[in-house]
Amino acid sequence: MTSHNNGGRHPASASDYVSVDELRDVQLRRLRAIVELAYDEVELFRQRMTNRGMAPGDVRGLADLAALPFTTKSDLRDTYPFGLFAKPMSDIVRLHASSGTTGKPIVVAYTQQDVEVWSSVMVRAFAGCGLHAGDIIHNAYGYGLFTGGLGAHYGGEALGATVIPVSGGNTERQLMLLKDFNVTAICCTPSYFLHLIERAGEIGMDFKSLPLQAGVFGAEPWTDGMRQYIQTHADIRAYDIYGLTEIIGPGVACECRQQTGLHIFEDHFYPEIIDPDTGEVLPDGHEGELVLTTLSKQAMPMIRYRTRDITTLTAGPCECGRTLRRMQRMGRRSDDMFIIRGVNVFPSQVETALLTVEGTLPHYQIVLTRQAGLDNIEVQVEVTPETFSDKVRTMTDLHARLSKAIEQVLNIRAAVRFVEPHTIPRSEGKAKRVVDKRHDS
Ligand code: DLL
Repeated sequence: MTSHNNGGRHPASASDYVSVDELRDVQLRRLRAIVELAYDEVELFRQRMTNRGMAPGDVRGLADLAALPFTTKSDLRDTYPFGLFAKPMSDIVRLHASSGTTGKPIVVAYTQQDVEVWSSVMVRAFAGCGLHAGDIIHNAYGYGLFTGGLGAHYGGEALGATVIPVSGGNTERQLMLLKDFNVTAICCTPSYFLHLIERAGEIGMDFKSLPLQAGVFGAEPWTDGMRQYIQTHADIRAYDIYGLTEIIGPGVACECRQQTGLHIFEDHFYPEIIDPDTGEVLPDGHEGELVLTTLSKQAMPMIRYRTRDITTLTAGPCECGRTLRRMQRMGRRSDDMFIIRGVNVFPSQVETALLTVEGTLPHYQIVLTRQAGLDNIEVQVEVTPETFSDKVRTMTDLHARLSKAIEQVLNIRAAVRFVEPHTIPRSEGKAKRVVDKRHDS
């Protein structure tokens, strides 16, 4: 078993600790090169620059980035499949795609160098969570067009760890492997990890006695309450990792052992926070939409990509010594927001309320309906088997506490419905938290 104390800095993490001045120099040099590449090779970008009367030479400082046009998900859809590639197919070694919710997928490309950069940021992410050579990593992110599986796989190997490419599915077999292979670290979505803990309990397996010490969880929003739940019920440290297909996949940002925000590997992904309504750049410390520019990506550079993810950047020093800016955990995505009776609601708010109330399980779903023109919100929550078989009085009391907690967080009343354990579908990947039936006729 390996110990997850700091164990020294991984050589690949040197860029995490450079001085801020040095970092800004690297960023500017790379930004100028990437803008030139995009301008020369990507028609859409060249046209947009020309429309603004701009040429690559106008980017003289990092502040000039704010004058460049944004790129959005529809740009990727409109140029499907290969319209934003900056290199010929002969230089491209890998494609990934994201299914999205509607229409065509978006397609992204990598050169050999891009794949190597991706591995290097994943090594830095894992090393930041205290993982190192000698760890046995169970990788339950899906393998395939989704970036989670292969991204974590290559990163784990480059770290020097042993990677088990389990992918999704067959939960009981996963539990067997976790135990028999003496797994020390796991990668999967937080919701799937909850499912693993739950199934272990059902088959009488003592999860806490496993050598597992750390989990690197991401691909979907999860709250700090959920982290506490996982850390307590599995006796591991749970770290948050963030990324998106359009930028590279997992490894854009990751927590360190301090768990006080995710360090952005900003020598490769330059972050800005903007006001989502006006597009204006906001200073560090203000909440807004995260916009990312890839500083080194060759096959498909992304200039000012609007992620739709809402967060805040922190510039101050971190106790871990990294100079990279941190982003607050991504609790919200503007696309996930729904409006109910005029109030903006994010699923993570429901999760926060839920996890403050003892006796419920963190398996929930939000169901929206419309009756006679009026929107209704129902929060379906599983309760522990003990609670379910308890006296009516306990249930009524729990119901009241949960309704109140939800009302306090959301500022509206929601109907709360307790359901038996296992009623809410479990996911192998990203959990579906909201079922919107308002437009069903
Ligand atoms: O989910 C890449 C990934 C794989 C990240 C494995 C982490 C671990 P997409 O499928 O393109 O890529 O989805 C990207 O998922 O814009 C966020 O809205 C959300 N997301 C990803 N990580 C987190 C996280 C992968 N840690 C979209 N917290 C992003 C909250 C996250 N949301």
